[in-house]
Amino acid sequence: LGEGLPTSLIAAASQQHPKPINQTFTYGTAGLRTRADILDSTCFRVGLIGALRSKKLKGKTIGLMVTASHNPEQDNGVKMVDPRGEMLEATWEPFCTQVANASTDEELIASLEKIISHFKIDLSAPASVIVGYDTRPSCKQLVQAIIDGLSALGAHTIDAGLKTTPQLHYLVKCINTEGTPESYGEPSEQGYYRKLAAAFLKLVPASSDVPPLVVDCANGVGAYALTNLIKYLPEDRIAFRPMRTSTTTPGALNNNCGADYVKTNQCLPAGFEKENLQPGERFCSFDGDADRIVYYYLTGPASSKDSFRLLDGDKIASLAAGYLSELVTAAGIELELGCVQTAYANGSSTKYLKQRAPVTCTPTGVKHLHHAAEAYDIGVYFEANGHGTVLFSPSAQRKIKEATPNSPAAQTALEQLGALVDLINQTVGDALSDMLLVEVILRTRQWGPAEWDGAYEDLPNKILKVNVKDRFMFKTEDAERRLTSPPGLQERIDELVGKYKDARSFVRPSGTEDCVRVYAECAIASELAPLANGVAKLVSDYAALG
Ligand code: G16
Repeated sequence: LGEGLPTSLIAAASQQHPKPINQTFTYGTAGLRTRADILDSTCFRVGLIGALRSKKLKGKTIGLMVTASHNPEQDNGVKMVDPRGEMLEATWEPFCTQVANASTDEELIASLEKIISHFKIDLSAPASVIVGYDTRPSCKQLVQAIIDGLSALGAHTIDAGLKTTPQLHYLVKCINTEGTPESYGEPSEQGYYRKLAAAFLKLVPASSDVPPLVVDCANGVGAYALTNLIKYLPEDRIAFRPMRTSTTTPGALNNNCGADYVKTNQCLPAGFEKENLQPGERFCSFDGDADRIVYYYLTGPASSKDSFRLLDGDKIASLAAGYLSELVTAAGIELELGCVQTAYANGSSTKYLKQRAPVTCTPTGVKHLHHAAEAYDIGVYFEANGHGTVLFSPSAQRKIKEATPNSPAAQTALEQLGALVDLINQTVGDALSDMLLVEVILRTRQWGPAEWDGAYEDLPNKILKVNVKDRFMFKTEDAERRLTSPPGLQERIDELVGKYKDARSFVRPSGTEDCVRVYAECAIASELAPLANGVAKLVSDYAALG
């Protein structure tokens, strides 16, 4: 089956993209991600893998997105998108790692041949790959490396240009479903805006006097996408105040702004306090590739840290799950709604959701949550960091379309559910789509952020990054809630956690940054710092022991 691999072409192209010596690459939480200056060979090789993945699927279009999302500007990476718009099938991940780490051309060819024989790939099949990228200065060169890889295997390449990650996922699904009964939409960026805007305008029919939504675009590609989306949404229906839109200022991306900054530091983006922001106004932050969103608001002056209230992914999940459950009941149809979270979900949110719906916990990473959400008729999945969406199973979509309403109220609910199926980007978490979903719910309920926030009170919580020599020595089980390695550390964490009221803490290696993450929560705010710092200290001590 390996026959037919154009080995000399691959070897010649590979010479242009040498692998840096002594660097190891790992397929992590969201693909391959590291410093941009050492990623050229990896991107070339991802091009080769993308072509093989498409050949395996008989020429269905695969997506490759060059982005490092929430990471600092000097990093970059590639997210790989399968034909239905979901993340690359997990069985391919270890093969990607092997290909990325092959240290000679012979090893590279051998690792490709391994993929071909393992997945029984017919090399004569066609290949089609769409490539998108975010605003990072390193993208152009890395896209070229990918294209060189794709060309070496003769893949048809579609240049999607500058896109948000969710837009690329949308395009992949549209291309692969075009002309079929499952058609997901018009395969173009304009088609994406038109689909979202049309659904939003169906759901929010009346003009409104709600103040503009302040949007921190993280100085990333979300700034472009928001500017374009606004053209499709009349200002009297929804108004925006885009901020942090400096996409070409060196070093500005995700710097002191963006969803990750706001969630981790639990504060406004730096400098926002000077922007004449009013208590009760709605603010939200995208991340660098606009696949995450968190909301927040102020209860008093912006200058006071105590005024800040975060409405993170957990709060979005509770808002969406509550609203969708009510619509399903009003529509008079039987659909099971379930929620999916990770260990980072605030204990209060899990308690709140569990009283209303089944809740599943998975390891970090959209790839895990997405598949768990597919088990429900309506699967609401959100990571606390703001990455998430809602999935409607094919049978749920059919029921919503075909149900005969037994009252005018049921008819309205069915129409609203139908519009939500279109409003929500079901391929992956999408900051723009999630933002419109939140805005629909708040308007329908006539809620401001404080009413939304009133559902439950977050336990005080903290996420810390600990830099260690080898993060891979930290191994976990039970959806990352417990450590199995280094030996003895979990017991020490348990001992410490036991000293605090309603406390919980866990430790896991990041799959996107070179660090170990520590999460801690407890009932009493003043006990949070000693708990979180205590666990972080244990991590450093054990890491030093090796
Ligand atoms: C990616 C993943 C998310 C994950 C985040 C952090 O987000 O898509 O699912 O929560 O990384 O992962 P880790 O803790 O392993 O570093 P993004 O927005 O950076 O692509």
